[in-house]
Amino acid sequence: MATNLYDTPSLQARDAAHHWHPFTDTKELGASSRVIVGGEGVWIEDSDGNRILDGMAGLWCTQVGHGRREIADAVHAQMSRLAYYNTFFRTTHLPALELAEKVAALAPAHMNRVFFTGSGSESNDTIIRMVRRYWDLKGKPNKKTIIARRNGYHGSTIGGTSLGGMSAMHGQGDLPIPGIFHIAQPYWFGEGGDLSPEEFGLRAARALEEAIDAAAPDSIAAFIAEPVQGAGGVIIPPDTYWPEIARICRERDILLIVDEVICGFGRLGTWFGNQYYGVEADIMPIAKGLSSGYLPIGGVVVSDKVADVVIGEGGEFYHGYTYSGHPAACAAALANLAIIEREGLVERVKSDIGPYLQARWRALGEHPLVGEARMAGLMGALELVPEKTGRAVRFNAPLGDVGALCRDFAFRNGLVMRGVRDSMIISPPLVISHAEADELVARARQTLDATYAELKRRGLVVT
Ligand code: PXG
Repeated sequence: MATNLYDTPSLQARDAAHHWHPFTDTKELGASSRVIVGGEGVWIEDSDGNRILDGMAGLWCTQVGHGRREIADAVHAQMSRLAYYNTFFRTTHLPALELAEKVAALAPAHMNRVFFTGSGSESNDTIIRMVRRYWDLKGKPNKKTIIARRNGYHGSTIGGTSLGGMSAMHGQGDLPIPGIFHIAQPYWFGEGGDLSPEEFGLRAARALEEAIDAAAPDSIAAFIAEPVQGAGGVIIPPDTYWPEIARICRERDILLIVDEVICGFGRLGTWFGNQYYGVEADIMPIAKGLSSGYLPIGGVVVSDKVADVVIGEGGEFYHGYTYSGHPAACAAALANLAIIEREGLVERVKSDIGPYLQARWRALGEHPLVGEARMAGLMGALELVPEKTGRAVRFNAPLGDVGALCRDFAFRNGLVMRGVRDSMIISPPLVISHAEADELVARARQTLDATYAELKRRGLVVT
């Protein structure tokens, strides 16, 4: 990779002067940002020449890895021909129509419509409007409330934050908006008590049924959830959870929205996460892996059941974004999907690299600091605990301090591994090789050792 051509302190100072970072205490960050200057495969490179294994695929999105020339070339070719035109006012263009066709072909058979957006958040805001419109057209205008889950993540716009169940986010700006409320998440390690995972999965799903039955009759429009919660800490529901959720939505006649922004496009070894759990969604927001993050694009994939009403009977839907179906972003997505198909990445996660990394990741569960090591597809978490006696033991320190300490050690060890509360999570590019997976696990283990030594020094672990 490149030699060190950068004056890092100067770049950091310039960044600190004007850049307001997302999800960051920007004042506390000051002039200490790590400056990323390049990416190749599963590796990123910073301005000091360090190569870091990108265990998070950017932000859960670079399925095909960094630096794929083919995508850059496709974008260049599209921009040279038509860099921008809209898809409003009875017009379309080749990349938008081709991508809609492609996504519909990849989606489950009953889903054949795609509404394009610029991000996952815009997709979820779109869904709120679509769901309300659907029930109005069905002659049930009272059916407007959407049930979501605590500690779910659906974006950062007003609608996305409201659907999400992050209390810290709700606390900034009087959210959620009316018409959205949250039920328990299927987080067995943290909240399962004495129940078996299977019993707890059923209990968590039945919270939905209880909430519907406790609400005013015919007032619940939809339920939204991620197949596996990502930002909430890679929370993999017990196997009993999703079939029960699907039954309840069917029986109570509410729409099932499965948020595929992270789980879509191969992350779980299936094209979409709902297929991993064998459930049928009515609506799926997508983003991230659709373009591997090379350009911003998202969408809402809609079932025939919903499209037949909202498109078929509703006339014009007064909704759209300047960048809905942006030609260059669609071209990036098409090139990305072509790579995923040609390299068989979805199948690879299911039967090759998925099982390979899962076995090695789960072995980290034997480390004295790890209470549980779990992984589905290529999404994994390590629950850090002060002692291995029970699941819900906490460190004698503010929640999240140990996770942040471990994350900092990971970075120093050349591994991007995220801290969520006091758990560590990974979600590497789907192209990661066996040797790189070994390297990831070796670095994670060194990181756990370093964290453990430091916690011992501080008297925060039982030895
Ligand atoms: N749904 C899900 C399931 C997501 O994970 C969004 C919607 C919103 O997508 P956009 O493109 O608007 O960001 C997301 C995004 C984190 C983190 O810290 C996760 C996301 C975004 C930012 C940070 O894990 N996921």
